[in-house]
Amino acid sequence: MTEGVWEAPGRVNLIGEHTDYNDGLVMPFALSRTVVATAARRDDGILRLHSADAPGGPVELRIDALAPGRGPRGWTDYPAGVLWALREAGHRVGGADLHYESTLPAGAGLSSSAALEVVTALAVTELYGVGLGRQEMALICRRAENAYAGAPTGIMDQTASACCAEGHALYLDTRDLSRRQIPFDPAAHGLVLLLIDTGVTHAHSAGAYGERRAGCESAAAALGLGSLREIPPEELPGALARLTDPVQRALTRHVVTENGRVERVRAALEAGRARAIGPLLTEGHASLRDDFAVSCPELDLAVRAALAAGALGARMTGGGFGGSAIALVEASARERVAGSVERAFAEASFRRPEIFAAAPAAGARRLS
Ligand code: GAF
Repeated sequence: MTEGVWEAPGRVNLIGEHTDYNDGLVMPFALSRTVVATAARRDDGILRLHSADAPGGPVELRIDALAPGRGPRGWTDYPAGVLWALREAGHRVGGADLHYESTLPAGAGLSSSAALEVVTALAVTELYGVGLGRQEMALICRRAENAYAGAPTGIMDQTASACCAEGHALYLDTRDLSRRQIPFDPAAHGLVLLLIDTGVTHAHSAGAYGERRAGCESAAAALGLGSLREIPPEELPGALARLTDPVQRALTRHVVTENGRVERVRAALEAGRARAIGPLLTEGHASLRDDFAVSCPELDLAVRAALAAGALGARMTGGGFGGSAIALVEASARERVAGSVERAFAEASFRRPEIFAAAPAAGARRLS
């Protein structure tokens, strides 16, 4: 029996990378690619999870036995973690049947895990009549991801999936969780935002992401600060002069300059100057590649080839180590840029990338 159908989108981060666990600024937008959940309550305390994309049949878990590290490791950790985190927070949710179908590639840096968490939280809270605000829901989902699935991520992806609005990017200050919808409609400016999925999969729980996070925390501690957000862009030279470790210096430079880029992108978009964000995207890529060291040859090539073919700006998006890049292009240059990236990948003997236009779509919602 089905009681309802819900969907939650993946996200593209326009700018503000690796800042969300440094109390920093981010600006993602939602994709029209989503995870859809068909759901119904159960009265036997069982959580029954089934994904059209996962091999094997449904997985059944007792909700009162859910505990971090105890379940079968894999995709079911995300929805099971949401049930666990909701119950831990005192919300009265019980068993459920959840069937998922997704148009989001996993491991492409487009937040398929956050979409899976958010659609689960939305479906289960609505089924059980639990009133939960969208930001609170995103926090529950992050707890599922951090504590249950074991990935030490920030709050950006869950907030994007839960709170984005069509035609807008979401400006989020992760220090106080204040947020603002910023109009962003590339088509209205004669532009296209191309998404280039390199097909190289990444895994956040694998060490590199956690190492960057720990490196940022140790840099802040070395400076006697609670987080790198406390360094305003104009105080960066002074902070760098006080750090002796070259890795800490590079991580700090990225985070502080990236927060500055988010502000500049926001200001340009609010002034209706969409083309002006191009160079800021490209600057952000250089900083992630050279200072934060989270790019990879495929992402660098996607950016280089897009720029060489006339893109206004391009950068990797998401956590890095694979996944996707974005390129802002004149609508008239779309085929030329996409073709040039495909040719460059073929010449380098990289897997053929999947390239499509991404327009800011709606956040999570009930479909029926
Ligand atoms: C991943 C994480 F899940 C986010 O929290 C964020 O840190 C991002 O990488 C990098 O900006 O998507």
